Amino acid sequence: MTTRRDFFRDAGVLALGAGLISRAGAAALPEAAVMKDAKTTPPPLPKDGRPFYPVVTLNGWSLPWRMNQGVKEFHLVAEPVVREFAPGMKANLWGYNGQSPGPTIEVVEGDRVRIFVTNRLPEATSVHWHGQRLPNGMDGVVGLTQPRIPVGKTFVYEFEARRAGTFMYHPHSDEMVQMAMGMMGFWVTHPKDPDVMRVDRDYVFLLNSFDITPGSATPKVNTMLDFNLWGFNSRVFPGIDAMRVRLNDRVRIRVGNLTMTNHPVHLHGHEFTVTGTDGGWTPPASRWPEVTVDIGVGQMRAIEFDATEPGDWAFHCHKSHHTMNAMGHQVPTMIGVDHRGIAEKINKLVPDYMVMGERGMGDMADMEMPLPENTLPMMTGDGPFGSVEMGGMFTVLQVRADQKPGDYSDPGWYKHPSGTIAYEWNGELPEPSSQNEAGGQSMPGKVKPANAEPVETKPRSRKPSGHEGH
Ligand SMILES: [Cu+2]
Repeated sequence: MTTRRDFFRDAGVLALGAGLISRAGAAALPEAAVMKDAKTTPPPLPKDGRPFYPVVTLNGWSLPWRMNQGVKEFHLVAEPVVREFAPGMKANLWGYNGQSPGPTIEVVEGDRVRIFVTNRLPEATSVHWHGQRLPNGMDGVVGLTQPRIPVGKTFVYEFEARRAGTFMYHPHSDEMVQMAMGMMGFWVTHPKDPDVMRVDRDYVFLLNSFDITPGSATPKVNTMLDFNLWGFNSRVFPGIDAMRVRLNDRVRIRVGNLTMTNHPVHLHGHEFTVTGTDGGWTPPASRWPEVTVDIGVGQMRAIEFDATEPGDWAFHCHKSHHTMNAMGHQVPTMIGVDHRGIAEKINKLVPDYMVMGERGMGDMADMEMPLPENTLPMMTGDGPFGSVEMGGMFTVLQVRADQKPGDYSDPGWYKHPSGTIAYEWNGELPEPSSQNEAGGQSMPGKVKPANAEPVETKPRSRKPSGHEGH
């Protein structure tokens, strides 16, 4: 059994960040805490209610609650917010309690939960608690299970958190617009026994997509597929925090997808198994090793692994367009095009004109090109060996052996043991040799194993002899 003291010792969570400020609410309502920045803010251990090990919301935070006669009360405020996607770019979004996505709500299986939702948006809204078992009238579908929450009004949702697992919340009212503007959040219901499915580090975040024209700050809400900004918790690389773990930590990463397309999320250096979906923990017999998991629209996947390999490991969506920042849809492919001379001619007409990408686009990451206001470079991020040439849905899993228990502060870049970094070959390069003649059948008829006897077309009868098997 976990005592309260063990619990404090083991959890290694940091104190509430300085970014958290409280907004004095009406006397009868719990205060609606507001977060003013996009830092990763691990919550403190629960001060009341049932004990649990809090999750760490990547570039996010968890909503404080109050206990009121055995009921866990939260106060969400739906409102316009300004979200910083990365230093140098901010967007006008809609969210909850000062940020988008909204704060993570953490409760324990069996908790009675009451959520006050105040609507400070310019239009009506509601909240749907994606994946929860609850009374039908608490499901948040306007018109079907409840009236809309009018502008300026507060509604109350109340239900028991019946099933442990991972959930999301989002409006079910003018959904296309409100979700395109960033209204969504994470919900974790912890198991009643804190040691069930216990891990050392438990990260959560949502996937996001926005269409924000370079030079502007408000998403185009009618875009269905052609988004230009792809994020983890509405941050884009290099603005996304690293996920830091200690060597041999058991790590869980829960990723929810409320975008308009699937995202194959890929981890370097480790294999993982999918231990949970929005529907609950997966049965152990159903798990198999993966290094990439496709997360469909409206789905959550919890992956788990032992962080046994020290280093700075990339963790990203494997759709390569989703690891780029805004710019590129109308840029023509220029690979192999010799445009010497053309740029000079155009420059006479259009000062500062640049032709890009004749050798691929990697060079662009190093280029200091003029960008519109409030616009990030398409691919960027300074690593220890130069530009990382990434944007969007990309971050780093930092696995370190030398951090003290509970210390998840910035360890700096990984220091590679000598002789373990890819290096330049300085010797002779042999002439290329042709492996095959052109044409021919694509599959060989028969392949002779090395040292095999000649292949015969007819079966050969062979008498057993005393030499067999030697
Ligand atoms: Cu993606």
